[in-house]
Amino acid sequence: MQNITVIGLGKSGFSTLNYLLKHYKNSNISVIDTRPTPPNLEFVPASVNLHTGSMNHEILDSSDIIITSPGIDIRQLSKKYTNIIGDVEFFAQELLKKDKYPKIIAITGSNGKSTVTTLCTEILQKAGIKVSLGGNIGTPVLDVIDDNYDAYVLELSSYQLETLKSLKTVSAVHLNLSPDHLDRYDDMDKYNEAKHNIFYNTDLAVYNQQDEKTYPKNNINKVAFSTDNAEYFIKVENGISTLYHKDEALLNENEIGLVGQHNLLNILATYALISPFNLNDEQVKQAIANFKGLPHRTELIYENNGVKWVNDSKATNLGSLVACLDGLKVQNTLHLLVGGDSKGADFSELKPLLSKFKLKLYCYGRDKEKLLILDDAALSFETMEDSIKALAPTIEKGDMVLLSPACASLDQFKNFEVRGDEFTRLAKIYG
Ligand code: UMA
Ligand code: ADP
Repeated sequence: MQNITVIGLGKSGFSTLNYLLKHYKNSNISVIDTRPTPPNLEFVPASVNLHTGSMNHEILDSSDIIITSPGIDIRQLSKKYTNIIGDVEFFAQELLKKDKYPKIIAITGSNGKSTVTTLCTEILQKAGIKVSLGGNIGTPVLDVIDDNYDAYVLELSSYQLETLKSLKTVSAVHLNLSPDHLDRYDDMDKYNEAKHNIFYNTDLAVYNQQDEKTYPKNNINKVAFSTDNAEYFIKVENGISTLYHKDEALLNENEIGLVGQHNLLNILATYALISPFNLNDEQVKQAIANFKGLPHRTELIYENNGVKWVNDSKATNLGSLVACLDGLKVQNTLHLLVGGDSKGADFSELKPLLSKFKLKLYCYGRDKEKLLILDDAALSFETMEDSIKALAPTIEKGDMVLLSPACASLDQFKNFEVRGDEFTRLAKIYG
């Protein structure tokens, strides 16, 4: 009998467990979660050997396969256990056993993953293709394996890519690299190394011409996107940005619902990723035109007395705050709320960008000290709510209150969505 161990009882671990209970009925299944009271405990059947509160090497030593969750740092574990894989690698191995292999698009990068993943999925759906999205975006891949999909669009984090070897993709992109997760990786190169696994077994590697860190390392079939000088590029004509593929105009900025230069790049990457599907041009254009973006990404959530309240709670790292500020138009004062868990980042490169604004900077949360140094007049608060209460009496017509924290939310919130919802609630009370 095979011994299979799942590490983690979060979304991925629980999804893996359910898959195993259904498809590996003749195996001994164990689950380890280092947290004393992990989620989903009450749903673990008695037949499963469960250990919580610490790592259990006895169980690991006797395992034939160890399937880990993305949130587990496997640097040490993988030295001892060569049979450790992530849930996405397990998904890929299971797909290989099927009669028909689906067409898969895979997406990574420090920022823009969810936007590109959702956009690709909507385009394929509109074209009538039976497609599912999955991965880091929030739907564990093993939850969507059984449904006989013809295609998948997978958002993959560096964590999920660490052990990935078996996934075959029709196209794969590395969108960009900026500092993130430096509490988990020894340095930026190690972080990027994991991301490059996205190109391991793809028919078309899509990369960002302006970001050398994304260039595919091997001589594979590849295509680049960029503001200029690439196969997919942007041409500014009479002040209007138009997206091009070679000499073919695709669409212009007035025909889309997304804002910001970074989103134009996201759309170019999307065009490259869906190219293997040979879809109808007009249908693709319509799907992109109708896409209004995802919540919590530079989203205008409230406007009162000429003050705009913008929720960019998904800005969980330096690069996403930089993208948000790039080209941002504010008539009067920008009230910027930053803070939370910095994941080991150094924010000093923000200083010149911030100096372009009439700025009031409010720092809160666990790593606020690292942000306070960005502006001599920066204000320090315990929480986001305290910051908002303090700024509310000072706001004037033409101001913008922007939550773009450049940090993870986990020190004070369940996740970035809860942080964004809380910001929206407070905006409506104090704004
Ligand atoms: N944990 C322990 N001990 C354990 C197991 C987990 O302490 O034994 C902790 C982890 O350190 C982490 C938390 O529990 O702090 C959750 O980890 P998990 O691996 O159980 O997470 P899941 O609930 O399975 O969610 C994961 C992804 N989370 C992470 O990678 C941390 C989700 O991405 C993803 O949507 C989900 O799988 C489905 O694929 C979230 C995320 O924050 C959005 N991703 C990071 C990011 O985008 O920056 C990479
Ligand atoms: P991810 O899934 O990689 O976190 P999202 O699409 O959810 O990416 O966007 C996260 C944040 O990054 C948002 O604040 C958004 O404004 C910003 N962003 C989106 N696309 C890009 C990009 N191509 N480059 C830099 N920042 C981006």
